[in-house]
Amino acid sequence: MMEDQLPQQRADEYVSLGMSRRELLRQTLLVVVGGTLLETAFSGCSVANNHTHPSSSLAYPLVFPTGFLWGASTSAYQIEGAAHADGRGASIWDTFSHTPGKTVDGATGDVADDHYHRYESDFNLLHALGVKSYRFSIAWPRIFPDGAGALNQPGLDFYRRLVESLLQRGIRPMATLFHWDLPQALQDQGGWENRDVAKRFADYADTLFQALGDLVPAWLTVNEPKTIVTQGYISGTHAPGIQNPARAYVALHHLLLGHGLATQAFRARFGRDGSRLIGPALNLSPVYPADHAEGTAAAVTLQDGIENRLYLDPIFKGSYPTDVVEALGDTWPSAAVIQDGDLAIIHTPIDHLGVNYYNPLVVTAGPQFVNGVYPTTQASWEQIYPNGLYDILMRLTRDYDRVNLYITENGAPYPDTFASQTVDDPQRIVYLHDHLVAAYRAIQAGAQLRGYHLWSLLDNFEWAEGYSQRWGIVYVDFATQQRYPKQSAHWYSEVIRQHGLAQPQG
Ligand code: IFM
Repeated sequence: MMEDQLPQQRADEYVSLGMSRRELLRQTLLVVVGGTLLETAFSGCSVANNHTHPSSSLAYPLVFPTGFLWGASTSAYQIEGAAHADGRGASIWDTFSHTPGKTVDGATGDVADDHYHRYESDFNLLHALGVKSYRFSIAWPRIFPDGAGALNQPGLDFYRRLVESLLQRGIRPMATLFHWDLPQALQDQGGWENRDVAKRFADYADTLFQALGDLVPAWLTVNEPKTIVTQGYISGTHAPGIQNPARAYVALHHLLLGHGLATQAFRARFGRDGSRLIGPALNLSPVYPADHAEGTAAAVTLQDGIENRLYLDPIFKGSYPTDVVEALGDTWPSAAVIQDGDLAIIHTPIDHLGVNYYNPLVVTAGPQFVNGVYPTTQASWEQIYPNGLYDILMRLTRDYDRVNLYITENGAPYPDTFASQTVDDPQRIVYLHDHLVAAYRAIQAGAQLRGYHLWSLLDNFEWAEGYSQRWGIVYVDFATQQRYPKQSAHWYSEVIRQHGLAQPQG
């Protein structure tokens, strides 16, 4: 549970569906999407918003510590395009996006930002903005088109050129090994439900450690396993489009096992001298009580387990949270899946933790979610609460090993309008500013936060939302592939130049 004030809420706005605790848990698990609840149960809540501006008592300018890395984040399938170039195999997202009805307007990543052919000019832009760290992901199907077996050398060469191009510009590469684009050939063998895929992931990872380890200092294993569990396997709104909680938790275990095996391979190759670093990127959400009602505190604790401890505890403590396992009952994998020794592998020490922060959750007894407490962005699941970032960072600092923390994603989509060769996006600037204030406050309070990567550098393929949501600080005209830095890009560039935040105007 996070320390914070209770959101203001009238008692008559709560919803009780009158189900058993177990049924409710299953229901809530079914509607969780990307760590956030759909609005079905709570639409219409008009809750008073207690969002306070956290910067009011701070003395500007807020100068970040020396060495703090200013970054930007992307992922392969969302920007690369070139779906068939140089021997790339198909991924589950090629299959899913080409399946009618799965994405807005039938959008696919076939072309996306055509970054595969434009990375040099994109990195010129990155360099011009002054960005110091670039988080990207490597497409497994470019390296092993069939997931395993024959290596595709042109795919590997592409990423070597890409990394060299970053280094030539003085930008630190941070490579994510898996950002959801599983080779379709492995899905055909059961995907993450197949234990063997965790081993294939470690083989793929080690191929990259060998090929790029001399150039890439910072690595992330798996991105947002929670989103894969909730959207890939429970709601089915993401690839591979499965709707089965029991299968979801088998996939979760194998994702974490893959993370652990890859981390072991990394250690075997590089040791732990601090020159090369590895860890996962987890999307974490603080969970707050909606009220003081009986049962709310327990609901918060359980939801916190589902959102956060289910991913953090096995990695940091070598165990799954017993309250969540108990609540999931038969939905939780058997001992045939979670084998002796697995948790020790998953518990292999990491060097850093990537934190993707987008939203808090507010719950009441039931458990049930309460929406409408905070304003949202164009993504209806994204409740804006910058203090939640502070709370997450402090909670990690308090409850888990003191590894270096990097914000590996944080950002917002707004209906950006292109005019006069640029895009005025004041809401995004406020969003970024307020989250950076929260990050600053956490550093002041002792969090080992070493860098911030906004999501995202470019407008891109937003998964099931296709191109209907623009998350970039750089506007992309998808018809011409022209890039136009938005006002937020200029603002961020100035933040980087000043190594912190100037007093907001107005
Ligand atoms: O675009 C995604 C990204 O791929 C993973 N984290 C959340 C982002 C916004 O939805």
